[in-house]
Amino acid sequence: MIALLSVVIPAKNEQENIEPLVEEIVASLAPVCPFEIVYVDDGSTDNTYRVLRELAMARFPQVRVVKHQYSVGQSTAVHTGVTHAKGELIVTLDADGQNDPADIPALLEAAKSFTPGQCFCIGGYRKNRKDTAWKRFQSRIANRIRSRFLNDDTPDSGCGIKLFPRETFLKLPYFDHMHRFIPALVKRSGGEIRVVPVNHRDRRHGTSNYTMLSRLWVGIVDMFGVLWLQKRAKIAHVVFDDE
Ligand SMILES: Nc1nc2c(ncn2[C@@H]2O[C@H](COP(=O)(O)OP(=O)(O)O)[C@@H](O)[C@H]2O)c(=O)[nH]1
Ligand SMILES: [Mg+2]
Repeated sequence: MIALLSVVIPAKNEQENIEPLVEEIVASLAPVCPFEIVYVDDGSTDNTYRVLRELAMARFPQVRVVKHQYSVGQSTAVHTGVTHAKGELIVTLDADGQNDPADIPALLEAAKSFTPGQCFCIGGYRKNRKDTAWKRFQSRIANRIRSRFLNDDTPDSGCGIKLFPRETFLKLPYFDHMHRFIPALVKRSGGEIRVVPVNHRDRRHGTSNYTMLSRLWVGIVDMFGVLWLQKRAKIAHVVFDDE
């Protein structure tokens, strides 16, 4: 039985998407396990922070809000959220409603095959993506190249819904944009990767925070960076001698 699950959500300018997502998370998790929802408002310029504070005070005490004064990006927001989380297991979700909280119990079920203290990551796999044909095409090519280069056992590294132990994440090398490489980095630490098919939905409100070119360029640079990190990885198997 899990003592506490922390749902970590990076959010930038997502004011209209917050309340419906929180309602769904609570409906999905209330019957399953104790949980908290850690939102990280990444320097939003809309009312994301105010909506979150009001929701936490008026309706959902499970919601905790951390705020970055200025926007520093999705990876850093995830990192801040995990750092502030109190649960031993973390599940991440996008704030725009594209990930479905109803998938979280399936990820928790997959986590049962690991023993406490094990290093692992369970990644969602968006089989039926609700993105434009052009975005799906880019993503298919990027995933194919990345998985061939990095051998990271995942067909959908950029999927926002993932589950991992807090300890596993905090030991990973940290850099901006690392959130797209979590399975490769977990495997590099000696961890195991499992993949669970998940639902994917249209963005409820607002627009994507990324452009094709920004994602493509950092994706290429970071892939070589992660490849280098893999080449330099060493895992020590410590032997205790009682004599
Ligand atoms: N904290 C933070 N979150 C971001 C940033 N950019 C995107 N996000 C969040 O990351 C998730 C995915 O981003 P989104 O804009 O939907 O991108 P897409 O669906 O991959 O095109 C959403 O929850 C966003 O609110 C950012 O700069 N900072
Ligand atoms: Mg999105």
